[in-house]
Amino acid sequence: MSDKSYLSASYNNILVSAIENKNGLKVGLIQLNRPEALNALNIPLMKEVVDTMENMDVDDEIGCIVLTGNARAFAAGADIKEMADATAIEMQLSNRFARWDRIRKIRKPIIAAVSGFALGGGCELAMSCDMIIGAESAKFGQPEINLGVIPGAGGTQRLTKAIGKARAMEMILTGRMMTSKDMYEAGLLTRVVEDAVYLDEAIELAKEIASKPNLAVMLGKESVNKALDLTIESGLEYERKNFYLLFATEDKFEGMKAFVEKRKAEWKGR
Ligand code: DAK
Repeated sequence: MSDKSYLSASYNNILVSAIENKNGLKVGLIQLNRPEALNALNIPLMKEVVDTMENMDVDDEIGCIVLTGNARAFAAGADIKEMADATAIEMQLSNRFARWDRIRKIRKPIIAAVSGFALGGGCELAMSCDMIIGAESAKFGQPEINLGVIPGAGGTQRLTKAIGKARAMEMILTGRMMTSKDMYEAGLLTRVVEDAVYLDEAIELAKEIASKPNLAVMLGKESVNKALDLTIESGLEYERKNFYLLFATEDKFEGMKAFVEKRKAEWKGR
């Protein structure tokens, strides 16, 4: 049994819960909760988010994570007020954004449920997740150019890989906001849904994933992510190793036996 105390702990900038899933593991829900600042991502908030993701990652009752904001904003970026006086030397020495890099190490899938503004670091935070469900009226953008800087948490890299150079260049050099529909058509979003149901849809998708054998889910996520970094040759080798590795799990034997016996598999997560 993993430590569940993080679920009942109190937080200043986020809300945390675990949603029951009658068909499988629970869904961990993290809601950004600084509405007065459009969920601007200050250091205390990011500490709470990343620590909670890491707690959920090792919680054996959680199968998938949903990260969301509120109807008006997923997040309007890193906290500009917190950065306004910072110098290059101070940024380099304090490495105050280092925590962001830890999101990439989370092994369970994370779904961003986005409504309202997803700007700057908010867009980058959504892109650090594995899938994005967007409300119809959500707005995505990298407006850092209007502050005299460029994206610093993966915007130039992840956005370009997701939507291609032509459109990424336009977004990053103009700071213009794009709709969910634009972003879906460009390949950044998994789905665009009506405003009223963006969170429900994300939770439903997370429940479906959390009902699958979780070791296969983790290695599936890891292998897909490798496709973005590796050559096709190395990526295929990586996939093959993970495929073989899953033949060491009890769930592989159960899954294939259940198919042959024409019954529903009972996953053990082993
Ligand atoms: N930071 C701080 N406060 C913010 C904020 C932000 N990013 N965005 C909004 N707010 C605050 C506003 O200051 C205002 O507070 P009060 O004045 O009421 O105290 C409140 O939220 C409501 O905002 P508005 O009054 O401006 O609301 P509007 O509806 O008129 O406008 C807006 C909404 C989203 C268009 C506007 O607020 C806006 O343009 N916000 C800034 C968007 C932006 O430029 N975002 C990019 C920030 S730079 C890194 C990690 C991350 C980053 C970099 C590096 N590493 C890992 C190295 C990220 C950088 C960024 O995100």
